[in-house]
Amino acid sequence: MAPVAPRSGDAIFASVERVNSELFTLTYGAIVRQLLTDLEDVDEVNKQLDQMGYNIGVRLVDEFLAKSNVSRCVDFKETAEVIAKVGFKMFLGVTASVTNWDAEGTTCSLILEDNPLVDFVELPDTCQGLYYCNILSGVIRGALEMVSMKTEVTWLRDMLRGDDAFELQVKLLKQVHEEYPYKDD
Ligand code: MYR
Repeated sequence: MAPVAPRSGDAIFASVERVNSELFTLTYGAIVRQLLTDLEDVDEVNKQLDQMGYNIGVRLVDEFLAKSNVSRCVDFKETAEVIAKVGFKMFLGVTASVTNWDAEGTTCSLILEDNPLVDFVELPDTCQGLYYCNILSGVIRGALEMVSMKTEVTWLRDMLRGDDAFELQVKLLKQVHEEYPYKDD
């Protein structure tokens, strides 16, 4: 019998990560399925997923800031890059690209070509109006609200609806600039 070669620490870590990511994907699918059963209306499910994401986002931003060492961004363009390259990587394991900026620098698109949330997912015809990944738009909206940015986050493209990528439009509606309450002397 051929000896069994021990797996390196890296290989074990990679396989544990893959299992965790699959478990996460399947768990999210089970949540969406349960919401569809309970609410019986895709628009209501869309709203519920967005609200769940928002609730996660307002909490997750603390973890993000603590783990990433990201400091205040100079403008919304930098914030969008941070979400796409650092935030998505940290919580979803993939990065997004940032494009389609408007002239004011307040609206852009985050493009995801790889989205682990939709591995194994195929929507039946009865779910055509569903924004399956709506939790993500809520997470971004919630997280940004915690750093004083009110945003509107909308899906423009969705591979589960036959598009060639996932595209989330992020529109900055209002930014409250925090004043330092006293001067350093
Ligand atoms: C700043 O204060 O300007 C920096 C703000 C960075 C906010 C980043 C929010 C991270 C959101 C993570 C989204 C993950 C989606 C899966």
